[in-house]
Amino acid sequence: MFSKAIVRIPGRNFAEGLTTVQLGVPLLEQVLAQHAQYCEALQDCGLTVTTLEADLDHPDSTFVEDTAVVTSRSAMLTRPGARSREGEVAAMRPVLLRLFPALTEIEAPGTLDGGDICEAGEHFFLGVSHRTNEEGARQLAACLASNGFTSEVVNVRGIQSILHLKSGVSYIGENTLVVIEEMAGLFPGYERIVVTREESHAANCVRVNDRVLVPAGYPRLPGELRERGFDPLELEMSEFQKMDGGLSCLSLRF
Ligand code: CIR
Repeated sequence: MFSKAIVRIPGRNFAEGLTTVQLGVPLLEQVLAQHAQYCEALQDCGLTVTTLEADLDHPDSTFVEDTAVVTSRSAMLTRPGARSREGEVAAMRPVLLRLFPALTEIEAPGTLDGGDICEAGEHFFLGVSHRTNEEGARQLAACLASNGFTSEVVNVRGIQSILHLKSGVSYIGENTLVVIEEMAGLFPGYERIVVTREESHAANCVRVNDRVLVPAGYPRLPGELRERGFDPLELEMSEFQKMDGGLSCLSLRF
């Protein structure tokens, strides 16, 4: 169960962040409205939400998930793989230090984005991507091991359609993964809900206590989740998708 989340309000220069997709320019009013609905959903799921001010020096800083890996027993600051995002970590450090005095940090030459880290109970999948390198994954694996967690590396560099590991796979509890077709074979031993290519955005979903937050507009996934006994909560994410972001990226949950 999670009890807390950290989010950061999108800045008015949100549209100046990084993106690889051509879905148009995000509309600020909608960005802020969707973000507010997201925060409300976290609260409805029982979380106390800490909301950080917009950081105009870092247009991607609303994607707080990339700045840290927080588990039930530890927290580690990352070292984001995109140069324009490196400074986001400094702003997260004091916030997490208050909660996790034993906070550790990925060090150079390691790079790691939180979006590449998929927690599945006591086990973690560590995505090696164009943002997270082997050294970053190695450092995080050591930190996780010292806290009693197991982990394995999943190399996603060859999968063109995703930015981070969690753009293509999410763990939703009950030994179940939601996963894109290209990655469906990578996780033997798990129940898998495979999303079609047309609905691949929906693979980035988040289990928050009794609910599974899913992006609105992909009707097959909520149906399948309900059939399997999950309780989906659909949220409009169109403006964040324009900047390569999904539901998980917008918060740190613990
Ligand atoms: C970036 O390219 O870094 C941002 N525009 C999107 C980051 C999305 N984060 C995530 O999936 N964890």
